Amino acid sequence: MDNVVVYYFQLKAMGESTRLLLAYGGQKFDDRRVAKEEWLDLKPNTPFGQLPVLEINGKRHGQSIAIARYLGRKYGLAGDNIEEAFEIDQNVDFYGDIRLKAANVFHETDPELKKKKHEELLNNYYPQALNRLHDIVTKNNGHIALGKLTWGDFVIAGMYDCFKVILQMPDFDEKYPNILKLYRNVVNLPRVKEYCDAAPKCEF
Ligand SMILES: N[C@@H](CCC(=O)N[C@@H](CS)C(=O)NCC(=O)O)C(=O)O
Repeated sequence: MDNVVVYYFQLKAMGESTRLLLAYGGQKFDDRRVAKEEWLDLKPNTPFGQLPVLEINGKRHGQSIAIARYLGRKYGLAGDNIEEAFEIDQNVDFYGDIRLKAANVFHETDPELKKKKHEELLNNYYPQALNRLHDIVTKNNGHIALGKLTWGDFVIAGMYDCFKVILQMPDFDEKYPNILKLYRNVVNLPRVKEYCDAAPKCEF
């Protein structure tokens, strides 16, 4: 069996999809939770100066979505043809657009500007975008694409708690119940649940 190491911080956020997919695939891995003090030394030894990094038999790979797509292909979660693969990519990219806008506001350091930018998204972007995302998941039976489990679901489930935090939307679960359902479906898959129950706890 491959020797696999996942490097990420003590967070779920962008690294969790890698962990959940490996758990789904039954792949044992060393779950390295990188502390701030270690990060400066590790950073220059990663492909893009960022985490998550998936190391397979000594070779390091970066970019969470590329990793999820790769593991999805490996574990039969990437569609049956290029059209199906395209639908997963398209819907995950749409989700990524929302995540990126929310993250940009969340990381704004000027409190006044942060408030202004958040209100702008609340008024003019989130309702349409999140309703569209919810409609996609509803139409796909609680999945992000193809009406069945794909690697895209792991991206959304892995980011779920973090997504709510960066959106600054504590009532997200009630507003978008089918996205919550998607999250629950993934984390309750038997091997994934086993991993989650044993993993170090973190808020998001
Ligand atoms: N596009 C990259 C973004 C990864 C990313 O933003 N990683 C952050 C943590 S979530 C990071 O490594 N931050 C530390 C740094 O940039 O020094 C991916 O999807 O993997």
